[in-house]
Amino acid sequence: MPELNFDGLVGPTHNFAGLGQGNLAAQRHAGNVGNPRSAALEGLAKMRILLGLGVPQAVLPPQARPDLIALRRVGFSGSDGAVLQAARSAGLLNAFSSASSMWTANAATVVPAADSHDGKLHLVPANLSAQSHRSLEAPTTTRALRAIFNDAARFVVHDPLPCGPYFSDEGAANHTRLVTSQRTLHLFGWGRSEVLEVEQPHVHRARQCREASEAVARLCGIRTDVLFRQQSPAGIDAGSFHSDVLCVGHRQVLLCHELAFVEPDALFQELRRRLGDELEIHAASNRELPVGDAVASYPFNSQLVTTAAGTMVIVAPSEARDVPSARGFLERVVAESSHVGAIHWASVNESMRNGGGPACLRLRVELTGDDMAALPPGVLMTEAKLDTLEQWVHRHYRPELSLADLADPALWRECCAALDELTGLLGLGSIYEFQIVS
Ligand code: SUG
Repeated sequence: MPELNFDGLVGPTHNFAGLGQGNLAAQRHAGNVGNPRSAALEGLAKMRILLGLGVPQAVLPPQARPDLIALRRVGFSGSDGAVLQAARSAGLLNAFSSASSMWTANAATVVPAADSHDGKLHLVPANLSAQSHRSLEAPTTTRALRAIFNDAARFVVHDPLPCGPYFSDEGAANHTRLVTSQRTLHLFGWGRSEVLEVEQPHVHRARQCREASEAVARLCGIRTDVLFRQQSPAGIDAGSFHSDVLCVGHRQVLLCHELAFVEPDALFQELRRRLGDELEIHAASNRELPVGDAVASYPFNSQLVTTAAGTMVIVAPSEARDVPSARGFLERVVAESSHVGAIHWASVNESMRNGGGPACLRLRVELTGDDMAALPPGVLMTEAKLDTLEQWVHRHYRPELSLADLADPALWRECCAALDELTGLLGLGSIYEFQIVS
């Protein structure tokens, strides 16, 4: 079954506010001046690499920020400029202005039709309730997914889980689907539990709740193997706020750092027992690849994809090329693997400085050819559509954005104009509140 990557188009307010909890890159770059135009163009260039490899590519639209509608909902009033200034004085403007929906690995968890009890593709939009700036994404993400996966005979887009400590859900960034001819297994990583007594990280609060992962698996009616595994508290403290910071899997290949999950040897043994000898595990010890290097350069946040030619390639962040231990690990994978044939380096530096590598920027959706034909054609990328989106970015995006600029009412107007045009280009109808309300 082909895997369609839905990349998040970077929004016009891409900035560095240091909001990512447990996210060392975001914290390190807080206050930097962002370049929304470059960030969006880097994302489109990465999509071009994937298309060039023959991997089908789609996009999810960005969200409207600063979220003036949500700011009014929490009591700010007056002109747009007055709302923005008041929110800024209250210390809330940054949280309502993030372009964080670009990281679509956090948009939803996806279970393909082949693995679900009713033979439909299931998507559970993530509530992202661990962080205020990201929790704003869920309603629009749900509307966008429903506009795209709108054939009820094939697709189910659930409501996000209820918010609150039990069900804190960060989506596919904590979910890995592994497949051999013997079996299919869904591995859910979680960081904390409201029910079980488990060791917790000391420095950073874990985001994904075990109860949320279980609820997602239940809702999707997974009929294949499922494994819930705790993220290593030491790994979270070292900056692995999602399990995809230290682990990536695709089909029968898994790349995993020893600090991704608790008791990695027992996990690998269990995976081999269930999935059989075809499963290829490339484990990195902390000695081979110090976790600090892995978190700084994100070799595990690579995309592992099957090309049109049928071989696998790694699409890795260029930062990993420049860190010898990270590059050495990826080169060892290529040398030893029976499936992975090459590494392609992608530059997504603006996103990386907020803690999002190539894999954070995409949501994988496994679809049959017929399912793909049921999607709105506008979201499926071709070289020509990427050209059109590049021109759209050049027309609407600023080359510089500081935190002070977020209070500029012109930015909101620019953002709405850009997104209004975009929904037309993608053929999505009205998915934004500003389109529905006004
Ligand atoms: O949730 N960064 C995101 C990065 C998400 C990366 N996703 C995956 N690993 N799949 C986060 O921490 C920073 C935004 C800011 O600080 O303005 C941020 O939200």
